[in-house]
Amino acid sequence: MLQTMARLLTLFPQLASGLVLTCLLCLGAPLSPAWADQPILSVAGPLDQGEPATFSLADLKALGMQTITTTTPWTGDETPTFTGPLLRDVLAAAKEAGRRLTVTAKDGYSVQIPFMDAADWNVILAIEMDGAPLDPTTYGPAWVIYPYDTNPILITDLYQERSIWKVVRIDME
Ligand SMILES: Nc1nc2c(c(=O)[nH]1)N[C@H]1C(S)=C(S)[C@@H](COP(=O)(O)O)O[C@H]1N2
Ligand SMILES: [Mo]
Repeated sequence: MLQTMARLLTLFPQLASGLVLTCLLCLGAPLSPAWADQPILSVAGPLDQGEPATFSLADLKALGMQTITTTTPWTGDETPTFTGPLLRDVLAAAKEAGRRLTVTAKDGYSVQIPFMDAADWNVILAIEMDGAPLDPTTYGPAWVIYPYDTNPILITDLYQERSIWKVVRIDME
């Protein structure tokens, strides 16, 4: 068996490099992305005296990864598993307080979210979907995810608008 494999690989060097590449890709996916230790999120608010707290993916992970497995209006027939810290734990770690959050995305979209959402709904700031870091070219680095399947109210426009992806900043007031 091994001999046959070895012979195949000498005959087809492309196969060998293909295999190596596939292995690297498989290994790479669940591991942290290159930007794991870069600051990706700032949290500003009334208590920070002009120095917003910043978080890397590693910092966010360290807050305790929670899981929401749910359908969403954006993921078709799939039922992805989202993981990330609870939004309220991120705000607590930033040592901020306030009744209203303004969440801003890298694409310029921004939305207001009442703090009560974070308190009431176990909203997470997802940084992974199905075990892979959220891709910054689509929904990454972070995506506000509600447990949509637990209550039909969560798929109304109000909560869809609050489901902001590409999150880079939170302002609390
Ligand atoms: N970063 C970012 N998040 C976003 C948006 C956006 O444009 N950018 N659109 C919001 C709005 S208005 C809604 S209704 C939902 C769904 O957007 P869609 O209807 O374009 O899928 O995502 C929200 N999250
Ligand atoms: Mo919307």
